[in-house]
Amino acid sequence: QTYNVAIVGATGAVGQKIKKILEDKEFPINELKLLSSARSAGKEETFRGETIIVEEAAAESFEGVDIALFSAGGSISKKLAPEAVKRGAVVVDNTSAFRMDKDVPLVVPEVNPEDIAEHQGIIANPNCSTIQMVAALKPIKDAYGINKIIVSTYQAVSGAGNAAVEELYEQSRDYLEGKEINAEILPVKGDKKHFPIAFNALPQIDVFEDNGFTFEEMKMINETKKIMHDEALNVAATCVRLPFATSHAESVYIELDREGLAVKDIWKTLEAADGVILQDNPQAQEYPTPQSAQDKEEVFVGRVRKDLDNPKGFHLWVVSDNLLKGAAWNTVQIAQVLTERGWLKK
Ligand code: 11C
Repeated sequence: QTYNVAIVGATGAVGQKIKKILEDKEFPINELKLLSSARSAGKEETFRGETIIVEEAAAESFEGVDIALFSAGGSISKKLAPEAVKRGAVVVDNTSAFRMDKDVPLVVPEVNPEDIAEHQGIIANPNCSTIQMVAALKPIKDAYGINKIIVSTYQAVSGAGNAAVEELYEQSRDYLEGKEINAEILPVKGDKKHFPIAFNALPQIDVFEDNGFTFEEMKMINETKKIMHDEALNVAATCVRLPFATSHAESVYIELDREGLAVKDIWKTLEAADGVILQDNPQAQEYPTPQSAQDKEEVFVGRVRKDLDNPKGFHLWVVSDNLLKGAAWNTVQIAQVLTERGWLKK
């Protein structure tokens, strides 16, 4: 069986990756529609050796579409995802528009694939920094129980879009040439102030909430509880933007439900985990970095240490490509589960 698939936001960084993965993985596609804003409509793209003209996304674009993969920003998803569903498509949405809705499963296929079966037409792809953390922690939680997570992130600039990556490169050049640095995008495009990201670290990703946490931090907190089906889980996050283009890294502290476990128990669990690769050998200086994880599908874990004071505490270093497992690959994986398990019907 083959399916009619649409990519909304097809010319964006994630949309382009989705198209490539659909091709590389030989996703069973009958017809692929590439949809975008009016600005990018008319562009020519290639898929499986054929030229496809990008069309402006509109409600009618979804007639006859079985699966619509949205990655064009929250406001487009809010406007067009319900239109796609009305026309019989199942939507996998890569924005925060519907993630916390009760009727919308929030899914990392290695963690909670069975939630997909409950969909009412829309399935949400979690935030990139959440995806890689829960992929690494769920097997540990299943094996030993986790009651507390404290995470600090080291996030790539591409999470804020291609224009932010350009800003990083331009600022870096200007800085090295001794010129004045121009900051217009980061930390948050629409916020009041902007700061240089080149040779800097910005402890603000997305806007501040009234509780002092940023929206990115609240996404990590709320989405983790939803995906893990554990509202009692304690989660705290500090999200920081660093000056590199790709892959998010995370320093994660966890408190297990029980004592008496050793690093090798965590290693064993991670070695057996789907989609996770353990790279942990301090003697040989082996650990993942944003560069080593770039262009890879998996979530990489290293620097596993037992806490020196809390007998239930462990520390981990978790790295993954934010545009692949954090976005495009997780989205396609959800589509694969939908088709392979026969869960497309609502
Ligand atoms: C960032 N995590 O790095 C964000 C990007 O909710 O899907 C992903 C935003 C989202 O800025």
